[in-house]
Amino acid sequence: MVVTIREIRFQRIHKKLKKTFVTSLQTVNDREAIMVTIISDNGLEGFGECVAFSTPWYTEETVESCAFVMERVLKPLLQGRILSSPHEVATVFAPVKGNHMAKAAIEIAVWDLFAKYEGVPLWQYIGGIHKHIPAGVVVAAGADGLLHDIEQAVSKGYSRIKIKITAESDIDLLKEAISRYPDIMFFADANGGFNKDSFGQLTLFDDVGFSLMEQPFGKQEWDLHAQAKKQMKTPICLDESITSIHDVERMIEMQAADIIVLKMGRLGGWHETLKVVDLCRRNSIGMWVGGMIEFGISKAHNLALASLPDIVLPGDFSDSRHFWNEDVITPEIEVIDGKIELQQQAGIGYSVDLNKARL
Ligand code: OSB
Ligand code: MG
Repeated sequence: MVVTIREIRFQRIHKKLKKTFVTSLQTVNDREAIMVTIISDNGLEGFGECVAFSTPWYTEETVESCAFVMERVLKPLLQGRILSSPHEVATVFAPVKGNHMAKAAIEIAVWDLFAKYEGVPLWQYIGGIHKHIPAGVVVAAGADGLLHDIEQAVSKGYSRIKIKITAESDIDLLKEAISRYPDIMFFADANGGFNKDSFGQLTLFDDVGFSLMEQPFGKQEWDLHAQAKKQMKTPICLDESITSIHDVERMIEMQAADIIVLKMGRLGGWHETLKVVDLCRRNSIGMWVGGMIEFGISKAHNLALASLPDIVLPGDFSDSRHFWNEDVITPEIEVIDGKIELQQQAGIGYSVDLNKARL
């Protein structure tokens, strides 16, 4: 089967978050994104979404840098190509250094297109088996809102709650909150907030009751992560550090963590992500699918990824109405009994209305 890439369209969107998202790195009030539509010779449409933020507070890429690379560099490489597999996009883009989020936005749209050509849901196309994906939500509030936000998340049916932490977090309050909900799985995400000097403070989180500790140190701090893995009983999980399969190889070699967060944008798309999943499976590394305050197109791809047999830990999957008053997909993503049901339609399984992407 061959697919001709006839047209590649980009649309920038900008929306306010329902509620301010506070992390130690940044306060996020609104979200820009670039939506990608790829049209094939027979008129089918594949959808992608660029997950870079407006400024480089989380990763190096930005909406502006991606807009430039996508429009001026990547589009001319792909337009008019005849592809026999979506894996070929990674090769087409290989001459372009870095810029993983720009590449992923376009690459994932091609995967949606191929699944639609085959007439199968994307999750089946990539070999997924789970039809109900466990949901997970992030609590990013400061101490005053913590207990309230946890209570609200539990009442909405979430059984995995991720709490943003810093070296200054109130350990007793966290212990108290977590002990109230013995059936809920709690993750901690430090977003690289610890360093050599605060290593001792990190070890105090070992008795709080977290199922894992996400990215305690900076993205290049392999030694510190290996040290933490050795000294702590809480499994160490890497997020920011994982930008390619080479990072995962290094992590395994250095025994720097037990679990990784998969973010397709940061890895450059489906091709690299599927290689990483395979490597982790062979090395018994745990995996879950992370989020970056995304819209429905990106979430739909993430949900397909989470259906793979080796992904069992619950990811950053909240419903569309958690961040947005209105999402760009129909139906919107809905959490029912703590789970999100995958769609049976071909490709990402949702219809896209970019007119809904107003502020
Ligand atoms: O570190 O996982 C992160 C949001 C923006 C940038 C980085 C992160 C996050 C989150 C939110 O934790 C996850 C979500 O979208 O549900
Ligand atoms: Mg994280």
